[in-house]
Amino acid sequence: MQYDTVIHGGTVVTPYETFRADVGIAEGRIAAVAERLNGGERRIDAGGRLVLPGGIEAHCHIAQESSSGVMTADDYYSGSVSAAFGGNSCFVPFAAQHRGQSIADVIATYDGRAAPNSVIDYSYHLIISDPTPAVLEELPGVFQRGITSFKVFMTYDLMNIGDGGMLDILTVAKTHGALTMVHAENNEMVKWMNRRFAAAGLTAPKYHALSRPELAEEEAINRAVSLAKLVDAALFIVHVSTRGGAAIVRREKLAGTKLFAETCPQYLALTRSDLDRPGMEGAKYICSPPLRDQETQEALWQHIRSGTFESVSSDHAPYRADASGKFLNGMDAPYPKIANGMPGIAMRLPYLFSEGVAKGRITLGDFVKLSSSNAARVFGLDRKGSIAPGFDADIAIWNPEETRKVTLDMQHDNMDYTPFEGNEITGWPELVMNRGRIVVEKGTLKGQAGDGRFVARKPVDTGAMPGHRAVEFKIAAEFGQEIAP
Ligand code: DUC
Ligand code: ZN
Ligand code: ZN
Repeated sequence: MQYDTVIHGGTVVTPYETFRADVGIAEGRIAAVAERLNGGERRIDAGGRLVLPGGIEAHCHIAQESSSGVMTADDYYSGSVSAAFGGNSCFVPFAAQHRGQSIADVIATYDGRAAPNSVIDYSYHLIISDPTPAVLEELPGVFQRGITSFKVFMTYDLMNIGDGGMLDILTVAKTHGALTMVHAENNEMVKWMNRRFAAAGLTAPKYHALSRPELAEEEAINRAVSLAKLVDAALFIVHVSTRGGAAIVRREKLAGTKLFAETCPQYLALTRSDLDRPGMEGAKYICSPPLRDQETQEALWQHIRSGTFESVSSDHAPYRADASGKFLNGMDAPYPKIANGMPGIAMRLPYLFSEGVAKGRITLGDFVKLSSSNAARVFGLDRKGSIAPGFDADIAIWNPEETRKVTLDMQHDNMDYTPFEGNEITGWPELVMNRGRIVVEKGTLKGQAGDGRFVARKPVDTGAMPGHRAVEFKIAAEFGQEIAP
């Protein structure tokens, strides 16, 4: 067998095994994993290193306008470069519909943004903010194209589609095997809190965290799960930030509900006290759902360890701390008018490795699942997320011993700050490969704009999850009326 590349002498990690092996790569695919492989036009020495599936970043905002018109600082070039420096070989940003737009226009717009620019493979999750009958009719075509996940919001007036809108989308998604993702926060609770804070003149960034209560997330997760169960559709709860929210996910998984979830490094690394900084500095830490507290961090780590979450995603939402981003509405804008989100696509995996693996909270196998394999399975990237013959040669070689202090220039993004500045991190990716091409090697970018390809994804894999049958549909069927979706 002729290999283009052989990675030799490293320790290969899959979700279930850690073993010494060489990896042979031919035509962008993994051709062999064996104790010793000779040959290879290029041989990469991975002695003392870990050979992992490349990270799959399944939650990030790239070249995306928010509903209030703020453009992210990262486009598909800088976003993909930053992702690659952080150990990722594939990412799935959002293609966001704003009200009045057709889905065909949205996808065409994002194709124009991504195809010429991405240095790594990509797909999109479609955000739907306007589920009109015409839009619902477009969804099967999007699904056919390999965009098999749709995200909806339960908060933000310009995005919230209401419970009925959610049921419509869940039903279309169920029919086609698509996965509905949801931002779960109770809109009315948040707006009510905002009015109370505004009336009291409390508009500094630190009040943002208080204005979006834990109960707002918990209530919305419960409701989202109930809506999905009514029509027995698969659901993915994004950015779970609370103990109560994680406990609901846990409970429902035990019951067999077709449910998936993620949390994010910022909810493990930071707390609401990070918003309490002089002047407007706290605006850098405004994200939704907001940062919580140390007890929450500990609970989220327990849920990560015990399998409540499929993935830990960055929710990279890069808005610069200037008039192009956070402060589009003025340098002293009240917190509800400051863009929500923080950067972190390059830090997701080093942070998870350092705080998770290096500190003994999770195993290497857990790391592989949380960083890559589970996202591949849930989001239908069937040739990615493992190191085995036939899979894409999407590989990250990590040095588990290297310790570095985080700086902004290590992020390789378009941002003017990183919330992880100064963190001491042990374990860094040294080489990232996408379909056999080296994208990043020893701190140098080797990939080029446009190298990444759109990946058509498969339907969601709900595996052996039994799901839920609403008894009312069954009874209606007994009356001779088939109304189940
Ligand atoms: N939700 C996200 O997923 N990211 C940024 C802001 C938000 O509300
Ligand atoms: Zn969200
Ligand atoms: Zn997000």
